[in-house]
Amino acid sequence: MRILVLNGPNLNMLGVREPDIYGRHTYADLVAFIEETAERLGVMADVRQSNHEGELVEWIQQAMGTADAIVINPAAYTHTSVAILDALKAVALPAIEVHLSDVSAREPFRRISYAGMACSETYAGLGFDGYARAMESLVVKK
Ligand code: CA2
Repeated sequence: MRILVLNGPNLNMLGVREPDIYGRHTYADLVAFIEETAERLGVMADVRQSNHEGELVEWIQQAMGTADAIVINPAAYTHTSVAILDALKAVALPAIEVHLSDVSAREPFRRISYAGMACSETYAGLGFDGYARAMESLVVKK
């Protein structure tokens, strides 16, 4: 099973600022965690991060035929991007949304998730574990 794991804008700043919200681990730590999880589950993970909405849309489109499922943390684009929602709907692959923080307990604008409308599940507020939970769920459903 091939899982495309997409991370949106500013997640490359993990561990650099706002440790009270996002923790002290770096983006490199997150990639290592996802790769270890993939190995444990016996799947392949292609982990990517972009600060550009269009690049994320292109990667979602390219997933058609190259990936079996998508795990996505669209970061701030979660709350703004109909383009990412449309791309997820267009490829119609199993998709799960992840957020490091508990978006429901933060500013009201973070309660809206466009991408989440094309995802079967959301894991939020679990830190890195949310990615593992999402990958485990996709493997069970496969
Ligand atoms: O909790 C999450 O994973 C978010 O997707 C993170 C986004 C935020 O806009 C979403 O509402 C929730 C922000 C990612 C920025 O990450 C940073 C990490 C360290 C320092 C600064 C930003």
